[in-house]
Amino acid sequence: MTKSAVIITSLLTSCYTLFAQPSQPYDQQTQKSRQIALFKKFDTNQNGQLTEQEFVNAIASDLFKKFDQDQDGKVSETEYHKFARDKQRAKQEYPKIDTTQKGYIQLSDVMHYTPLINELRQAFRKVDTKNKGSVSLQELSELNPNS
Ligand SMILES: [Ca+2]
Ligand SMILES: [Ca+2]
Repeated sequence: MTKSAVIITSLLTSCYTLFAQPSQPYDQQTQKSRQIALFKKFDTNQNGQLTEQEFVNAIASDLFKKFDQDQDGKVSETEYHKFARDKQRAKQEYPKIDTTQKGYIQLSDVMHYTPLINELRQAFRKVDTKNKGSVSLQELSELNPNS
């Protein structure tokens, strides 16, 4: 599994954890409000449907913010390597993201990094079980993280 796959898997696990039926220490009320808050954050045009594009954008920018530790809107090479779990792979991957060799990554670089975007699209298709290109909060709430 690639490094980005590891990160996405862990992000998705937290999405699943949030959206799936409560099996954690949260009480139902907390669980429900966390689900709604996350969904609203992802559903940028607030139409009650989370599209593939909204999902991809939300996860990619979330990921970007995690890397950007000093929050200057750029992920420096240092920040990138600090956050990356697999240092060896990160070294090979970095030049593929920072294609213009700026020495830092912008969110737009992430959005153009096809392997990552494709992984996110695939991840979305797993939650979009009806293949509509979008999912509602109701549908996400009914997901079983173990299926
Ligand atoms: Ca939407
Ligand atoms: Ca930074």
